[in-house]
Amino acid sequence: MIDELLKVLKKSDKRIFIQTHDFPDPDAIASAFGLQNFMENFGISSQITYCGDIQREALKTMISDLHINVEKYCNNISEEDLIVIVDGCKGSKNVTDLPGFEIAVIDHHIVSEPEDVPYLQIEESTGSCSTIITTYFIEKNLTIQKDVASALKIGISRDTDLLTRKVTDKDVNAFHYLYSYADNEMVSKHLRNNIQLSDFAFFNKAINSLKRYKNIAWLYFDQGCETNLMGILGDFILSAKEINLFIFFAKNNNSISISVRNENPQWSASEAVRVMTKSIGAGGGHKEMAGGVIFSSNDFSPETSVNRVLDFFNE
Ligand SMILES: [Mn+2]
Repeated sequence: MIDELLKVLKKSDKRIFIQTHDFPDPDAIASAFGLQNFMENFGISSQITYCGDIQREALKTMISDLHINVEKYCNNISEEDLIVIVDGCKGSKNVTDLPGFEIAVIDHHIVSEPEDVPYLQIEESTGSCSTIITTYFIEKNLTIQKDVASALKIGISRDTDLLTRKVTDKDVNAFHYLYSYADNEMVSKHLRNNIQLSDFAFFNKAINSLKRYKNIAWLYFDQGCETNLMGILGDFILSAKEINLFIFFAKNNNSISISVRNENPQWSASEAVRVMTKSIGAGGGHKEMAGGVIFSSNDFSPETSVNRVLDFFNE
């Protein structure tokens, strides 16, 4: 796929944008940065863009420490421009449809393949999108700039929860390749400092209000919670040995954000999200982690949603 894409992009005189999923996470930013740099090796320049916000302080620090040039979308893309989507897919709820033409999608989520995108590389089994991008460098035997390698190594580490979640040979190979090019000390510093003191109140609240039935736990924050922090709290709750599935709801604006973490191989986080959002919302993700939204918070009851999941998994 990538060779044909490079060929087409090289011939084109259109502007190229690399778009991440909305409210990007480290893997999304690292993938975009990696792809941008990979394409530069072939004389193709591009601009990284995203919708939503960069929510986490840790990600802002990563972006500035590694000199990553990202621009929040602000009407600067026209129908004439080309868009490559990374770590997300055209048609997904968390990827805003921008005016340009989506020429390619590089992703590792469970998605339905869009029929109108000419170049697709969707690897549902791969642990991170950064892995797919790193593999491009490996296949071409290219050296990787220190900042780029460091970013990709952070991307793999975050999405695979330090090589403990959804990790494949391909992820480990990519991680190993990056090790020789990255600033490993800096990467470790970033990985160790993922939260900030202002998060502690949310941890406190999560611990104190956790609900549980057998090895399934859930929480509802009716005062809201940033979606990226929901994922971090989810990983924390799931690290309790008694809990295999964690469902997190937060009322954000007038809708309900959902984040699910799962470590039971018989279950699927993305299925759980599908069951809870069917005809009232949207969402998706992986077997191990998924996210979604219920469009209206009116009449929302966490117990009703959790019961749907319990029924679905025959619990
Ligand atoms: Mn990812």
